[in-house]
Amino acid sequence: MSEFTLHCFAESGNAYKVALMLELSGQDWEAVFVDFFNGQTRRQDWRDEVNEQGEVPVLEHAGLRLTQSALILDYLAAQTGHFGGQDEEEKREIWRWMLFDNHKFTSYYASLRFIYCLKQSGETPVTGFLRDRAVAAYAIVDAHLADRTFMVGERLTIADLSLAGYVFMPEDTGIDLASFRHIEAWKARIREMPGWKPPYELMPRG
Ligand SMILES: N[C@@H](CCC(=O)N[C@@H](CS)C(=O)NCC(=O)O)C(=O)O
Repeated sequence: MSEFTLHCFAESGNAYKVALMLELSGQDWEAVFVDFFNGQTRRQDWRDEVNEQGEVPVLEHAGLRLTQSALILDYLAAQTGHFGGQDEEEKREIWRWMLFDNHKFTSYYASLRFIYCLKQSGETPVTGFLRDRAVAAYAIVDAHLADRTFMVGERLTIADLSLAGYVFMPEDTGIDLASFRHIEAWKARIREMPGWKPPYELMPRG
């Protein structure tokens, strides 16, 4: 049995944040496939036994069961000694970006991708709203990266891994991603990290 167990599925960018952290920091980990598209996270037994919040990722380690990708990344940075902040100021800055990611950068983009790409809704007022909000969040991160290699401290941290949850997903959300050239350059730097893999290679697919 591996040291870390991650409940996940390949289409989940929130789970990818944790899978990438485990992979890039060289941990001994295994994936447990969660059949999200057939309703597993909505079943009461799964919520009772795995996560009352009805979400992946869920990480099991040393008798603990952790949820919420930002909290898991923070835990893993402390456990592994990789990709954390080097002082209190960096730690605060990392949390500032992880919260922005959870509230804006990941959430609007992931919702758009889910409705528009995976559920194939076509264009609706909701997809228009989500796309505008995602583009606004991308513009903020792009501006921050204009004169930096990574989000905090000029090296890869869990702030980058959090923001990277959906940026390597292959689906076309109708956003001109190439126009965010600082994000594109940052993605290339992440791709060059030893051990990097895209989401659909790192996690199981149903
Ligand atoms: N803030 C959470 C978001 C997790 C999340 O939304 N996970 C999705 C899959 S990517 C999920 O399980 N959604 C189930 C649902 O909303 O019913 C995190 O960062 O872990």
